[in-house]
Amino acid sequence: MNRTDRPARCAAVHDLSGLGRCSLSVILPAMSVMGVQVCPLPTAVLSTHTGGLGTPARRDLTDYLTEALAHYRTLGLPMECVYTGYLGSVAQVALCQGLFAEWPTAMKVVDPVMGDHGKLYHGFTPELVQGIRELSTHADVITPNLTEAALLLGEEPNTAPLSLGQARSLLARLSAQGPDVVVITGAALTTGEYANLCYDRERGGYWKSVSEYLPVRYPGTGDLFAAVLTAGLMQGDSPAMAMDRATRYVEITVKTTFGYGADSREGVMLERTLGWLTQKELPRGYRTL
Ligand code: PXL
Repeated sequence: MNRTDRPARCAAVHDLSGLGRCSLSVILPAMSVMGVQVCPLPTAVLSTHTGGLGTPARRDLTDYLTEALAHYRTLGLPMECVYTGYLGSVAQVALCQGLFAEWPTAMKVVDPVMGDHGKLYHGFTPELVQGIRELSTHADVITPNLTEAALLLGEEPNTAPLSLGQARSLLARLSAQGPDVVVITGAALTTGEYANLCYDRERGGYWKSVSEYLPVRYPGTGDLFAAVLTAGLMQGDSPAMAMDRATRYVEITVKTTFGYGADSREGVMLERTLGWLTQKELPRGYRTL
């Protein structure tokens, strides 16, 4: 089938965690409901995420990924997007470069999953951080949080609220490393707002989507955000619209979960909110930054 007869296809290179609603467990339903075919390339299988549910059972799938890539090479099937997230080793970073080379016209989205709140996630070595930095320079779109943005720039993570000048400078410096679209998640601004930020180099636009701030953190919200953003871009959203769609969806889903008083370690209750993603109303809550 050619592109006009089938849904756009996205190779998603992330882990599969059994409990805790993160990575492929949330990416697959969110992108599917938005009309994108997701082809999962699991980097590892874990019983849970690594954020507070004890030590997960874990199998690394680097060997599997190598074989899967070789198989896809023989098939020669087109892919409209390659989207990478939680990577476990430098070898897996190299495999992602292999996927980028296999589908050179695909939109390359790198969610540089490395850490949050000023700290690296468990198991992220300096070599792996360097590998993810290098991978990000080849991306069309990156979606770091503030900690990851600092790591990509080789700077110390700064948790103080950002002035508009600082926010713009951060976005521009990240884009100067390669990506056309930079989206920074979860930034506190000196205006008192809590927002996601976007730089769209092609159109020269700086944007923000402001969110209600709730005093709770759930794992997997960054994955959900990047998945909705990616599917929006694949379906023709501008970067500002795609960011706003993802912001609104994560905000609704976090608030829903908060309202149930659910254990935050189990992630967000997207089962309650996935239907929102089928609505056709255009997101327009973004503002210039
Ligand atoms: O949501 C990011 C993420 C993805 N995958 C695994 C994780 C985390 C964050 O804790 O542990 C396995």
